[in-house]
Amino acid sequence: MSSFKLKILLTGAAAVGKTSLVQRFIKNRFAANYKLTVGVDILTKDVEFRQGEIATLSIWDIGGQQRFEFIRSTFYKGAAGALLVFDLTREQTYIETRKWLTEIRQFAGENIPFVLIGNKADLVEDVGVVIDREEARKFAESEGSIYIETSAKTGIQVDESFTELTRRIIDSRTR
Ligand code: G3D
Ligand code: MG
Repeated sequence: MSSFKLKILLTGAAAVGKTSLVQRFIKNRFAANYKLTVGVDILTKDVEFRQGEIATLSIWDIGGQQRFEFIRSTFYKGAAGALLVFDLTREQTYIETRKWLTEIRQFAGENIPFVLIGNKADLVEDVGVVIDREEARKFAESEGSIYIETSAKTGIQVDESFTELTRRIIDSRTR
C-alpha cells in the first residue's frame, strides 16, 4: 500500500466556515491537534481517497487573521493543496476567492491543486442565492479545478471535498 503525507491548506475569507469544515471532517475520528503560538491549528487525519489507498493529511487552519502577514511563508511552505472556501450567503467572500487563489499560487506554487468550496449550503434556502453558482462552477473549471457546495452544519459534501482534493493532488503527481 502506498503512503502519502500531504499538507492541506484551508484558505478563504474570515468566518466562511474553514474551522467548522475541518472540525466536521475530523469528528469522531482520531485527530492530533496542535496549536501553534502563531495562530495556526494543524489537524491530522487519514483519508482513503481510493479503495485501499490512504493519505495522511495535515490540515492547516489559520486562526486569527490579523497576524497572518507574519506567518504567511510558514503557512504556504510545502503545501500540497488547498480548499478555497467562500460563504454562499456573502458575495464579497466569493469575490475575494480570486485574490486568495493568486496568493496561494504565488506562495505555494503555480500548479498547486485546489478545490473551490461554497460553504453554508444549508442557509441558501432561507437567505436566497447571492452568487451565480454556474459562474462559480465555470470559474473553478477555468482554473483547472472543481466547485463543491458544502455545509459544515449538516456535513453534506464535507468528506467528499477533502477526498476530492486528495485525489487531485495524488493524480497531479503520478500523471
Ligand atoms: P472561519 O474558520 O472561516 O473563520 P468558522 O469560520 O468555522 O469560525 O465559522 C464562522 C461562523 O459560520 C460560525 O458561526 C459557524 O458556526 C458558522 N458556520 C460555519 N459553517 C457553517 C455552515 O455550513 N452552515 C451554517 N449555517 N453556519 C456555518 P458563529 O455564529 O459561531 O460566528
Ligand atoms: Mg477559523
